[in-house]
Amino acid sequence: MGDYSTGAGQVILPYILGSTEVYAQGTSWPLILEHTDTIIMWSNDPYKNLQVGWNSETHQSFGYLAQLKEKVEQGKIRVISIDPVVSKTQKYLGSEHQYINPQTDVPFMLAIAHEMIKNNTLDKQFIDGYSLGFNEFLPYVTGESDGVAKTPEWASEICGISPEKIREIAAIMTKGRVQIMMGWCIQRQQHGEQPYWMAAVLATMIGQIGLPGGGISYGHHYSGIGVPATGAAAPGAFPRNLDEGMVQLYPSNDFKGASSVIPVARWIDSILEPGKVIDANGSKVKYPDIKMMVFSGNNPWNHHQDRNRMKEAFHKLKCIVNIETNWTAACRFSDIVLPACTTFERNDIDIYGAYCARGVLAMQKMVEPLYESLSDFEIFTRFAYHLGGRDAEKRYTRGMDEMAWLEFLYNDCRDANKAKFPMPDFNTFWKDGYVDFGEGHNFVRHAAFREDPEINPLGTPSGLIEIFSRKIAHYNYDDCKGHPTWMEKVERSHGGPGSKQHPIWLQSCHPDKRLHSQMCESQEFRETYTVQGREPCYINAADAKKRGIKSGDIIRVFNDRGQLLAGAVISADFPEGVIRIQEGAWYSPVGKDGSKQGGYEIGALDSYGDPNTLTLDIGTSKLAQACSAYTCLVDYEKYQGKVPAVSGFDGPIEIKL
Ligand SMILES: Nc1nc2c(c(=O)[nH]1)N[C@H]1C(S)=C(S)[C@@H](COP(=O)(O)OP(=O)(O)OC[C@H]3O[C@@H](n4cnc5c(=O)[nH]c(N)nc54)[C@H](O)[C@@H]3O)O[C@H]1N2
Ligand SMILES: Nc1nc2c(c(=O)[nH]1)N[C@H]1C(S)=C(S)[C@@H](COP(=O)(O)OP(=O)(O)OC[C@H]3O[C@@H](n4cnc5c(=O)[nH]c(N)nc54)[C@H](O)[C@@H]3O)O[C@H]1N2
Ligand SMILES: [Mo]
Repeated sequence: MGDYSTGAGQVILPYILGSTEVYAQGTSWPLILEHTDTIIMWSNDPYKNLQVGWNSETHQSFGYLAQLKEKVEQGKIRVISIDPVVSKTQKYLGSEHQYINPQTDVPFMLAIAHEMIKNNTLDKQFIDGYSLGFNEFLPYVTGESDGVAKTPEWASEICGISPEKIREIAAIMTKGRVQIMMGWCIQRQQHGEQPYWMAAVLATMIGQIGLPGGGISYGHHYSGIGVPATGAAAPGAFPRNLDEGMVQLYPSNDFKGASSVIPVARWIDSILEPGKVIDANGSKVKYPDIKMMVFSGNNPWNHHQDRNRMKEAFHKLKCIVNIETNWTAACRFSDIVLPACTTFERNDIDIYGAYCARGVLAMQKMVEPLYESLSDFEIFTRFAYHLGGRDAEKRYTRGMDEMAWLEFLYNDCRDANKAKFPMPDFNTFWKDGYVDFGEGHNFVRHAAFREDPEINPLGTPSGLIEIFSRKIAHYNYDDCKGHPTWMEKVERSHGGPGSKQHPIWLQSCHPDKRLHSQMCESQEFRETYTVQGREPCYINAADAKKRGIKSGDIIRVFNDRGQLLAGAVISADFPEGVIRIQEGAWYSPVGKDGSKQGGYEIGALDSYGDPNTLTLDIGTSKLAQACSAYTCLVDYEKYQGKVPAVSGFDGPIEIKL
């Protein structure tokens, strides 16, 4: 259950705001451009991350960002980015940057709350009318409950922002119309639930939730959220329900006495410790004994943390199957690789403009599947046949081929849109190539709730914003309490735990020039950003000087979990103690002798620069048990050894029998 993107956010926010929020439509950009005085981009880089989306993009967001840039230049909207790193968005907008020590947003937020309470700049009426539990939270901020007042002076020591600056930002956030825009990176760390909860509390104290251009959003950097939407229905996917007569083998979350559903980022734990019982979101999960895995349309040797721990787990698996379009690292760690064809080699339909539902696209096959590749549909159809003969195959396909399915899904969508968006018959659509639903309409997030919280309650237990959650408090977790709390991390730079041994925070944020590991395969494209053929590692000048490193050097980045080679790029965007290697760099381990075969050993050196060689594989907390990739300390040095060739990109090794 869950995902790596918003694993902590999507579990905590339903308790606080009544929906996952991360995947919800946000207030429309035209309204933000009209009404907002200050935008706080918190851990957020939309100009980089809106390049790709869940579906085919319209990229209308970039038009709105261009208008925002104009408003910033004219001094009409102030944009403040709170981030350890100067982002691409901030450079594009020419907006302000507030540096913060990594993983310390909660102390900063608590100090802002402290200021608002002290100066009485909080919206008491909104807090009383729309939220629950402020009085349980208040003694924590003042220090009455734990003896620590969350003052700017207290927070400053942890987050690295001066008390004066904290006061200044608290004042800015309580003047005029303020839209807080949270990115997702900040919740991919230990206790990643907390900054999301605390940001919702700040927005509640400011009192603008539900107003055009005010309040908080958790998705304006993703899939065109905020582009006015048409409201048209999109074509569905394969129905997930079982056909009549099919037997559900393991009903009610029971897989041979263990859980049949586990938090997604905990699958390596499950392989390593079958039978172990963990807490997750108020219930218990018992890890199943996983013996075989089938991967399709994802790259586990990209997305999961701690490669050496993964090797341990993979040694235990009896059979690994990978269905892929590219010869990725995951293929090298599989027993059987089934070549899938690309979207260019099959027919499909998609919407364009994910959240704005702008139209439907016919994705026509351009060439027949190359070599021995097959479409995923064909591969799974054959699985069904091999598992249960023609009968099982027919139950899987329901007697429909690729085109019959597309027509079925299209007609479903056409029926749903009959009243408001008339669509042509399937054959006309397929010939024309698309159906356009036209321009969308403006929307204000949480407006209905603001208008009448009794008629339009939130989906929380109380129907109100929960500053204190009785439900979470009852779980009695030590790492996720009844209200937002600052908790120290197991690894934290800038004076935190582990920083004496490994003083540098590694951030592995989403790549500017890839979608995760996709497109890393292209040598021609890779050469536009690599350094001596390695993935770039962005570093600070003073840190580099201390280590005798200059741009273009090959460096070894390491901690107790692993080691990799990368190419140094000194950049003024990175403060001392912070480096970035973007996720999605293809894992390319080599042995001590530089050989590819030696790369299967635990502890092998990664010759290209996959940051998940170094990241930590723990759950965010007992609540979400999500990915904590950004709780990660490392050190680095100039690489002095013999530089091995990059091992990850040249396909399988052929063994002659
Ligand atoms: N350190 C660190 N780790 C992270 C993150 C991070 O920020 N830092 N981010 C996390 C997040 S948010 C995400 S979403 C994940 C992403 O992790 P993944 O989703 O695993 O990443 P992709 O590289 O997009 O993997 C998709 C794979 O599908 C293959 N593919 C493409 N088309 C087809 C097709 O038609 N059929 C089949 N069968 N295969 C196809 C591609 O070749 C590719 O290998 O990574 C997570 N991991
Ligand atoms: N080009 C491109 N776009 C993408 C993707 C891609 O792979 N490539 N992936 C898509 C997917 S699947 C997802 S999930 C989203 C990811 O969306 P996000 O997770 O929001 O994106 P990131 O770029 O990883 O991180 C955003 C910012 O968070 C900052 N940050 C990191 N840690 C902290 C912290 O402790 N405090 C603060 N204040 N800031 C911090 C980083 O410096 C970075 O500028 O992007 C989507 N868009
Ligand atoms: Mo993601």
